[in-house]
Amino acid sequence: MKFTSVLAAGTAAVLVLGLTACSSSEEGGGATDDVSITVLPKNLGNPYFEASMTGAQEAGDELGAAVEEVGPDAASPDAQVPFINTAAQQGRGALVVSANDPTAIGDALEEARSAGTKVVTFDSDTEPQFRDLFVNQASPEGIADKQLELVADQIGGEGEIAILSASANATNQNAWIALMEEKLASDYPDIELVETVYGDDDDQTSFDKTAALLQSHPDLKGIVSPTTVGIAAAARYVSTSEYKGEVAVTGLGTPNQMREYVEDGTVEAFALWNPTDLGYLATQAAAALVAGDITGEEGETFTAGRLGEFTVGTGGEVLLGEPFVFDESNIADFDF
Ligand code: RAM
Repeated sequence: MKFTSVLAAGTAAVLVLGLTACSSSEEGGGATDDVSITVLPKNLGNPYFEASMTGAQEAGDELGAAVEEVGPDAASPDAQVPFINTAAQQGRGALVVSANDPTAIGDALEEARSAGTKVVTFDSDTEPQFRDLFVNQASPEGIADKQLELVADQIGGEGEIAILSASANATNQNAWIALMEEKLASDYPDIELVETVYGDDDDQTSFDKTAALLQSHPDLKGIVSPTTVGIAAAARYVSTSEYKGEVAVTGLGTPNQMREYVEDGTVEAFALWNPTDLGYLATQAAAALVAGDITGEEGETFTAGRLGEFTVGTGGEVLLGEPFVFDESNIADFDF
C-alpha cells in the first residue's frame, strides 16, 4: 500500500527529529487519565467523520483520555453552537471541531475557551482567533491543484465543468474552490466552470443538485465535488444515468464509498487524505494543549503517537500531509 509507505517514510523522518525533543516531556503527549476531549464533526452520519472518530478514539485510548463524539444532524452554520456550550459547561479539557462556518460558532468557542476548554479545529477551520490550533489535512493549494489535474485529465483538457460543494459557508471547501477558480483562470484556458452548487453535505440534496446540474448544462463534461458526501451522491446519480462514461465525476471521496463507482467505470480517479490519521493527529494535538506541552505558537513541536513529531506552523496550523489519488489500480487496498 503506497499510502502507508508514504506515511511511514514521513514518520521515520520525524522520529529522527523527535529524539531531541522528547527530553522535555516524560512521554509523548503527557496526557493524564482525567483529560476529556469532545469531538464535534460538521454533522453526524458522514463516513468521513466516522473514520476521523476512529482515529480520535485510538489517540484517546493511547493517551488515557476520555474521547466522546457529539454533533448535529445537519451541517448548517450554527448547528454546532449548543454542543460547544455543553462541552464548556461540562468542563471538557478540549474540543476538536470541524467548522461549518468560519465565524458562526466564534462566540461559543470564545466562551468555551474562557471557561478553560482548549479548542482545536480540524478539517475545516474557523477564523484563527477562535481556536488554539488548526489541524489541516493538506495544503489548500495541493488539494485544489490535485482536483483540477484530475478533472482536466478526465475530460481531455477542455469543456464545461461544475462544482458540487458541501455547505455554502464551509471554510475548507470555500478555500479550495477559490483556489481552483484562480488556477482555472491562469492555467486551464479551455475549461469553463459554469456553476457551483451546494449539496450541504446531505446525500439527497447532493443527489438532487447533481440531477439539476446535468439538466441545466447539457454540454457539461465533468463534475468536481470537493466533499465526500457530494462525490458519492454524484457518482450514484451518474452511475445509473445516460451520463455514465460521458460526464466525469471526481473530487474528494472515501475509498469505501467510491469503490463500486470506480469498479463500474463511473469514476476514473479521485483524491483524499487519511481521515483516521487526521482525527488521530487532532486528538493528539488537543491532548498536548491540555497538558501544556504546546500553546499553539508557531515553531512549537509535539509528538503525535504513531505519526511522530509535528511542528506548529504559521497561523497556528499543523499539517497532516498531502492528498493521495485513488483509482482502479489501488482502491481495493483501502478500508475507510
Ligand atoms: C466531507 C466534509 C469534510 C471534507 C471532506 C472532503 O466529508 O465536507 O469537511 O473535508 O468531505
